[in-house]
Amino acid sequence: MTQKNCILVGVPLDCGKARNGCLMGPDAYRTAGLAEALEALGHSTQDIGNVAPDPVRTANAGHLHKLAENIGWTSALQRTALDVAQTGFPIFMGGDHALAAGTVSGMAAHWAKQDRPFFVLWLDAHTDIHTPKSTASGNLHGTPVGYYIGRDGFDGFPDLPDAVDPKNICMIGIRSVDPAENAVLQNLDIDVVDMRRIDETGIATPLAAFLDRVKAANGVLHVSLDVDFIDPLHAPAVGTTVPGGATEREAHLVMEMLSDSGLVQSLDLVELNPFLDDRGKTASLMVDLTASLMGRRVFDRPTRDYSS
Ligand code: Z70
Ligand code: MN
Ligand code: MN
Ligand code: MN
Repeated sequence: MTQKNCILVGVPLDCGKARNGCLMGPDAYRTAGLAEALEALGHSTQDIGNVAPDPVRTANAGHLHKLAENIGWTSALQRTALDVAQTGFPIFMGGDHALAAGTVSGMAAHWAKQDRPFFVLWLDAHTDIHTPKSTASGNLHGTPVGYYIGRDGFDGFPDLPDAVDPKNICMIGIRSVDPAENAVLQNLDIDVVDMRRIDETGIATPLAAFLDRVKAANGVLHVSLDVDFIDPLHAPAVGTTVPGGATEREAHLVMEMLSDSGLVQSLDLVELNPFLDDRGKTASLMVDLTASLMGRRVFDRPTRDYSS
């Protein structure tokens, strides 16, 4: 991979669900040596510290957990993403997944200005495609995809500058979908790769097909990596553990294929709750996965063609 100017952005957002601890995520990545790992790969790396949410006075409404705080983070992160994308490769160190409403919409706005088609790879156990109206839990970390594709129901949130086309989204690792989410997914062209499909074809086949589409469109890719994409056996530091996730080896393969593709331009690391970790193993795994994405290899080898 060509050398990048990595910009580490701390996002201690913890308002997307009730269980606290994701606010410690950015410092756990710093402690686990994220910047050092990137520098060892030859990338220049700058940690710009932590972002703060915009102050928002909207009343907290109904069963929605910390609505005002979520709105304030979305506007602040949209601005931050637009800003840092001009000078480098942003790595958003979360923070729970509610942050992706701001980071993904900001990156989409950045690439719309450059007239480049924008694609999202969503690595997660969950589809996070609720709206504030459809969520049963009231946890807004279940809604960022709904926001950045432009679903109705986000009253009080900043206007969406450029919606992401559902056809440009691939979700991999999916194994927990609410009925209201399933219903909306039936009417959208998101490529949802659930664990069954991974078991049937291997994880490389659907990923390679998606990367081919990005490449053919001359597109750019944002990767949003939720800790719970990985099986809790390897990645226990997450509030919502869902058994049956990707193995450590599958996760590394995904990152290596992404690195080979040269298509990735920005990354979210989300849902790490260091309070629940086992001697830092999840934070360290997330750093190692980021290193694989950014070019770390055991051995160099010619790029493989996975398509059938
Ligand atoms: C559920 C909800 C969720 C992440 C859990 C779960 C959402 N669909 N997202 N963990 N990252 O509450 O809406
Ligand atoms: Mn909270
Ligand atoms: Mn998620
Ligand atoms: Mn999840």
